[in-house]
Amino acid sequence: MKENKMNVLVLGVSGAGKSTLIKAISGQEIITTPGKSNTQKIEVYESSTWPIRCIDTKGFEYSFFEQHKTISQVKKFNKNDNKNYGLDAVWYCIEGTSRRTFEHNIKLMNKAIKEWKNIPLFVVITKSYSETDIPENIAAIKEAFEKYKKLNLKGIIPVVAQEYVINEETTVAPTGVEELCLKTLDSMDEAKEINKENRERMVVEQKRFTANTVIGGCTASAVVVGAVPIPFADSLILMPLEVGMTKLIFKIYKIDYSNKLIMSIVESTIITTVAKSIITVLPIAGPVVNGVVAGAIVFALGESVVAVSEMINSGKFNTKQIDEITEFVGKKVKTNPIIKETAKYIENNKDKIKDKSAKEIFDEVKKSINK
Ligand SMILES: Nc1nc2c(ncn2[C@@H]2O[C@H](COP(=O)(O)OP(=O)(O)O)[C@@H](O)[C@H]2O)c(=O)[nH]1
Ligand SMILES: [Mg+2]
Repeated sequence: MKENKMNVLVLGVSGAGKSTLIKAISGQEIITTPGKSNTQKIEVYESSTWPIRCIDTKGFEYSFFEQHKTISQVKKFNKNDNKNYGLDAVWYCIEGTSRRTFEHNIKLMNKAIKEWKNIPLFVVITKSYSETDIPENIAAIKEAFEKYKKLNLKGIIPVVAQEYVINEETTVAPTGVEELCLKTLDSMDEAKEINKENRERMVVEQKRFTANTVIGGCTASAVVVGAVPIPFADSLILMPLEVGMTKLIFKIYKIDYSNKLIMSIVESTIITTVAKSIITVLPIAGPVVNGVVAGAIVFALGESVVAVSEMINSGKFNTKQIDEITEFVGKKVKTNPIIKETAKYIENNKDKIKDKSAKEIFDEVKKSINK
């Protein structure tokens, strides 16, 4: 523990999903790339949401030599401080889609952490896209751990760090990061001092971060999908994207939604009302402008669904109140600053727009809001 943050060593073979997991943690920022050579084996990230510092390792499975280098860099990093702190936990990442290799991987990991006996160990089943596989994966990992009773196994946690598109209709929502972080905190005595409100704030921040990542992806797709040379205000091209995004956000918030609720929300904000009002004030039209407007609408919808999800979770709405929720979302979308800013930007930059892509313009609009 250093500056009240837990040091978590993230292990796993290359491709297991270590970096993706770390990037999915809210508030994470790289704090150091110790050393500068290209033999660098670790990267350290610190979260401003969670009292957690993640040490990302690379090149694990290649050879004993590589493993040794990685571990010695981790040790050096840990000593590189006058308070002599050590590791507080290990997250061992193992791919949920590769049960055959569990035993072998756990053997590797056991070797790697023998220097840190007793350390709380969490097995993260990454890429846990298939819910039906989860119980079998957990059982297989437990079985493989029978041989390693000395290890301080504290939990086996299935995670989807980033949404995963199965097909046009189905996308698996991110899940498990909050549970992993909360359980990691609970493995330390010092963390017991973190009160309930603080824990709740961390979970809220984490969910918002996860949802914002999803919104970012959907918005980028909307900018592309929307930039088509057809009469925008009459098209329904954005609808599948909006339905998909709304469902994903509800899943992130573990909200039990009905399709009726989703359709009602999406229909209320779609093109017909919001976009028509923007487009009629626009001095020019065309595919590029359509793309930017599409991005703005999807972004505003995403933020509104996040707001409503937080209200549902705190008991201010329930999912049966379809009319109330729909009205709330509709108002939120229309009053989202991005809507006004989009119209203003296009009005003020008529000449520039010709030479730019929808994405470039949309990024500039977003920047002007953040100012
Ligand atoms: N969609 C999705 N892809 C993932 C997830 N975790 C890992 N991946 C993908 O798996 C590959 C390897 O992941 P990475 O984090 O680079 O693994 P690392 O080598 O352990 O750091 C990348 O293409 C990731 O995008 C996840 O939760 N969802
Ligand atoms: Mg990596």
